[in-house]
Amino acid sequence: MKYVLPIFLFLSLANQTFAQLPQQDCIDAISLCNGRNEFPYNYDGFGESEELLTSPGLCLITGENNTSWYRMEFNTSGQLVFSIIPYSTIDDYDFALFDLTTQSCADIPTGDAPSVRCNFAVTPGVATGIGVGGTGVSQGPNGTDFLLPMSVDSGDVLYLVVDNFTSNGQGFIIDFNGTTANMVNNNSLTVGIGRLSVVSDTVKVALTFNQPVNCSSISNDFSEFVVIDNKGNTLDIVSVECDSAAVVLVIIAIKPATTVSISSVEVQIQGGLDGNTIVASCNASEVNAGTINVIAGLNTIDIKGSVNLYPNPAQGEVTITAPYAMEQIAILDLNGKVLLTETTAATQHTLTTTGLDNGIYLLRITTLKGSAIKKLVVAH
Ligand SMILES: [Ca+2]
Ligand SMILES: [Ca+2]
Ligand SMILES: [Ca+2]
Repeated sequence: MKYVLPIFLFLSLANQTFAQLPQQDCIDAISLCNGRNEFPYNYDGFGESEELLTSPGLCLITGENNTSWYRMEFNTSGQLVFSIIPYSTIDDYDFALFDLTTQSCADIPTGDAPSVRCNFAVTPGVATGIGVGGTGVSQGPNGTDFLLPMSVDSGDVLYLVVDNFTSNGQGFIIDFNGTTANMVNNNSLTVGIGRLSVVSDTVKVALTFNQPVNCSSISNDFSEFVVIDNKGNTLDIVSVECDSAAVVLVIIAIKPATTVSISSVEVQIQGGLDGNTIVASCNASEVNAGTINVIAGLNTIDIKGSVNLYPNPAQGEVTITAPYAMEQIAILDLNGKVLLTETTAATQHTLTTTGLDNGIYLLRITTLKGSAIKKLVVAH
């Protein structure tokens, strides 16, 4: 028996962090349409592949930091402008834009598809993007936050990677206000993957989609979803979280009598009380009915999002914390030259920065289970 709530719950998705989602790689980029696209949650890590790490000439010189990828296809010519607006005052978002009209995601790491716009400006808490009044087509750490707008033609396909240097933020908005070219989205709505988490006595299943979903296409009784555990029991759904803005994530919370033995669930998607399954907000395509198997746990260790520096900017010293024992910490300049190394076996280490000039540096932190590069600002 399914427990039915009398009202639909819109719960906040803010402050949730998700690693290893499909849209963290170019090939599974989310298709966008004109308007305001809200992503009120964090991405952690770089997904399955780190496309930017070896891209020659790219302004994002530290590879991918908590990235997500977006696809834009145009069916009219016009001007493209956008703003990436952080919710948090401490988040530093950067981005790169690639023209893949006649090329593919595989051409990005090799440099065969160089960025057409790229911004690595270090200012936290402010919008970054391309627009009227912007400067240049690529900016490094000390550059301006906005670049020149772009003219696009019908048939053009652009890919945007949004990079979040600080991993402790709350998400962002991609706002196309001012764009005069029309984006077309012919992709059918599909489910990406699910994540299963068991916290206290509540099980949550997070489903991602390949494009923003219309939350009002989820019926008040959540009848689009049937969740069955690995023993064949149908579980009670107590709420479904979806944001009224465009999102690509739906979280189903379940409260079964016992949760300790749940290691996987099967989520069946079907037509709901409203007569449809789940509908995309860009093009009204409807996801096919079907079954998704969701297994607990993550397979890949990516420590980048869980290494923290404070304070940053640093005056006289900076403390680094990592989830695993560290082996070496190196300070590099922005050309990649190693200026200083220290060894430690702890999960926390403090470095003196009084000998460094004011400016931006890279910290390479090597741990027993992986390494990370973080940006450090020194300001005495
Ligand atoms: Ca990636
Ligand atoms: Ca930035
Ligand atoms: Ca529906």
